[in-house]
Amino acid sequence: MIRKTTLSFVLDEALKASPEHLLVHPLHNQATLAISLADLLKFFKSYNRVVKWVDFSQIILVADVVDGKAAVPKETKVKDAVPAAVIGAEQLGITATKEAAFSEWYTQVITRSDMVEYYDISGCYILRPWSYFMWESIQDFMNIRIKKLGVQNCYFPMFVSKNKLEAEKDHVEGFSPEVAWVTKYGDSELAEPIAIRPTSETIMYPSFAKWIRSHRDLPLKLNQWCQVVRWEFKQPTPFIRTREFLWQEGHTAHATDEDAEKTVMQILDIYAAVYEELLAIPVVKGIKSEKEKFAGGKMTTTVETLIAENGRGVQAATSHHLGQNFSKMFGIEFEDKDRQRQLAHQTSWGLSTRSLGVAVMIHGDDKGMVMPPRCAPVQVVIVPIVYKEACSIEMIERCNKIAESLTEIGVRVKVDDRDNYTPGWKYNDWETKGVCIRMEIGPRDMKSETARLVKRHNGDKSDHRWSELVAVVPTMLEDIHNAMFKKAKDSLDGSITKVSDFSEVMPILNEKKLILAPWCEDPATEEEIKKETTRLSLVQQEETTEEGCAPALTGAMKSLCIPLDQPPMPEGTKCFFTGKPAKRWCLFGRSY
Ligand code: 86X
Repeated sequence: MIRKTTLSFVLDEALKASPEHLLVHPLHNQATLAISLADLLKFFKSYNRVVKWVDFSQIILVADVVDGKAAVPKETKVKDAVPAAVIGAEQLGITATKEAAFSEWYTQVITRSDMVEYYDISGCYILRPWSYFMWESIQDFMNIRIKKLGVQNCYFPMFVSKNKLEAEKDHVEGFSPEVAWVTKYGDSELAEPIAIRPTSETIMYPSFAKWIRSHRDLPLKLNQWCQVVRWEFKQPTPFIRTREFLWQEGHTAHATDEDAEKTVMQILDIYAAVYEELLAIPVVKGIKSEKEKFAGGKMTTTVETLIAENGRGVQAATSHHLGQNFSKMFGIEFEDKDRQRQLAHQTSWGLSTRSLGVAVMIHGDDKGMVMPPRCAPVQVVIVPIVYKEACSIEMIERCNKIAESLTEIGVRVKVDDRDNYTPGWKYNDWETKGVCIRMEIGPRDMKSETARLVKRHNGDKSDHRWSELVAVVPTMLEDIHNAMFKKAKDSLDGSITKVSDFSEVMPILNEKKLILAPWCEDPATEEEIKKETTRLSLVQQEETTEEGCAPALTGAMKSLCIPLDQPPMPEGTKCFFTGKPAKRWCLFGRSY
């Protein structure tokens, strides 16, 4: 569909009455700029943006409408963190399509499936039981595997003193604008502000230095499940980029570089398994470029995936080889077998609730969420099709009996026996929430002793005898997992396009695909690639806007990773950007 999209800015009438200068944050949060309203309007005009004036004090939120009548607005709160889609959205289906209005679709899916509730602090969201269960599944899955590697769970405080946080200037540098501080208790100022952890290196490593004395204390492998706060000013997206998020952070110390490296790769494999085996999401394992790696370490490994609808790569988790950089800074030393003092070799690794957002984006469809079976809070919902009170008791008893037999073999089942909703309404409800299998039992099924099973991910229906259900359901859930994985894998594989020359890049990016290119790995080229693709995106945007088409997808292309699994590279292959000899194939793309 070709259409012209004009972005409008909605401004509050009240601004017109405000003092001479408005305080704005010009695309970043390091500085506040005072400009006049007239200049702001000029700015919008220069970008061809339409400004709409609205009297915010007269806005009546849909949520305030009671019984079809608008409640009188007392003091109208501007729910700035709440997109329009959320207001008054109780029990609605999904109206936006994934293809045509991706971000609106995402907002609708996460709220209407009861995964997320919006909150009045920008960048913070409530994780409701429907999404938190998925997080618990990830915890269970990971805990089993990391404990097998000898990792122990623990908990360090969320507060860090200014001294400690800033002791390692190099580490904090560049990140400092994101650090959130506590400066007060009650009405009193704290003598020293206390930071809320953005990550825990500076909190944990002083203890590592204390606890590690001899090679017998190694390896030390600790992990904590916790929340961290990073006060980012980029557009927040629930799960994907939030100011507070849940994660696990693993930190290990080893006697040798090889042992540390082995751990880095074992963890990377666990991360790939979380995505592929639990969430049914294919990933590409790889190594970050010099520019994209964690600056504090010597190597960053990553699992990357693609959101096909907007062509953006996402970093799904990372595992770092820190070398001896941090042990040097924090004095993490041990006496080796020959009684020589040595610096420990360290790793750190993290996977966050971003993973839940990736699952929604990958699997969700125009009806709502599609839960991957292995982490679905409810895998099977049984809906009795009740017409008359009279025959319903027996039917509900049958549903409960089937539920019991499935629960017994470890299936997560729910009987929806709510008597205030029609079966059709319930179907919609569970489809929005993404329950893997709907089991319908109606009057005809009561006679034939069968049940109808409907798969959420593809709508397939089949009838089965009650006696077969305990055999059929578990295999069906496994089939669903495999089918969901395959669909996502085909999409990822199909989107990775090999390129040998930079001139091929833009058309492929605009098809929402990823680029796999032979690269010289010169760090200087990465900035140039970013700049050049930004520039070309902007040029295209202007052109397409003038021609009256939808604007092309904007944004720079970054290196995502150098895949571990490298296609062969013939002798003499040239870098797609510089024409110099290429080192390895690198995956590039627009990204989150
Ligand atoms: C980088 C590195 C590392 C343990 C992980 O990626 C996995 C788990 N940590 C995190 N990073 C920071 O070091 C950082 C530091 C500060 Cl002070 C900050 F405000 C934000 C940060 N973001 C990321």
